[in-house]
Amino acid sequence: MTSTGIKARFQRDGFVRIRNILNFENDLKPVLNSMEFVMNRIVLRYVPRKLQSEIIGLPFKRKYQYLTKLSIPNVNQYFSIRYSQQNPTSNSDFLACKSIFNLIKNRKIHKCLEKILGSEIASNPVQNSRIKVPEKKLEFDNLHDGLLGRTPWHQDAAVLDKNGQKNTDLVTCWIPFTKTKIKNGCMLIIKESHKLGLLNHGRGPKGQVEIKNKELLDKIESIPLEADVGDIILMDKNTIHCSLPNVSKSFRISIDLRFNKAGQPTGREPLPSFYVASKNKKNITVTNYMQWIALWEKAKEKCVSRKYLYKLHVPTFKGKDRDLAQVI
Ligand SMILES: O=C(O)CCC(=O)C(=O)O
Ligand SMILES: [Fe+2]
Repeated sequence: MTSTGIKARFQRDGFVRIRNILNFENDLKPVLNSMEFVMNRIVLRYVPRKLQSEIIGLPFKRKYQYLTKLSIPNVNQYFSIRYSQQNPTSNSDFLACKSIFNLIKNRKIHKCLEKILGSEIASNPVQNSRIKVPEKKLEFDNLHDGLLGRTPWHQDAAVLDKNGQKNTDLVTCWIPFTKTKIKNGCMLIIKESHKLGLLNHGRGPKGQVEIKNKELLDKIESIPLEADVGDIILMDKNTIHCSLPNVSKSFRISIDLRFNKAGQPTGREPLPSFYVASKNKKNITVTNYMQWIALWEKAKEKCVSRKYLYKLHVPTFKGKDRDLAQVI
């Protein structure tokens, strides 16, 4: 796709899927290797010694499946790109690895983002890794947890603070690590919905942030965003999207990174943000992953004393003007 194509489509539709720009071996496999390294550490901690080497020898998916059956408390946190939201402690850990830092710093991704955000781009700390097991294997409680199960209809701006909701040009970069189809729970997106602006959201039964009266969206045409490994999907912060359930027999793995125009609020202060692209090379001060970790450690001090990583400001505007029912 030409560079003008990326910008024009993004502005017109609120999203753009860019085909085959990442290389599995160089750009993506290292992240899966890091996840597997973490899995092996979990095996050493939780699996009886006589079974450990057998489990460590399993292929990636079977190993993860084995671990999900062990009922390890908050096992998802080991694969999260940030500390836990509630009560982080000075020992809090996260998937802070070089491979994810390299993905955040990937020039091929920045080149696409530059068409949309311009030359001055910062990494935004709203980032998630999602390892979605087949829905049949999920406990009922996790069916609507967007990191493990279905992601409800929402706009990404809804998980920023008020300043970010208003003042940040945020672009989501969704990256599949497995081929993602309707069957294993690809995203659904409402074309041109970014033009509606931020809508009222509420909390689902498990606390998930979702568009108020989201059931109205099931009657509207949506686009299933199937994607191959190597593709990326860029989305506007106000684009309405969700994910389908994973009704396949296999995993669906993805990471969503975010970027914003440098200098703007992140919407999740004080979590780390740093330049990844700039015309002035002096702005690029975070060049290795240990500097990135240092930023997280610094942010952690503040989060530990206030006892949370970030608070959600679920958008609830006065009156009904910002209700989905009023705008569709
Ligand atoms: O991968 C998913 O299920 C949802 C992703 C999403 O909501 C996002 O990247 O903003
Ligand atoms: Fe989202």
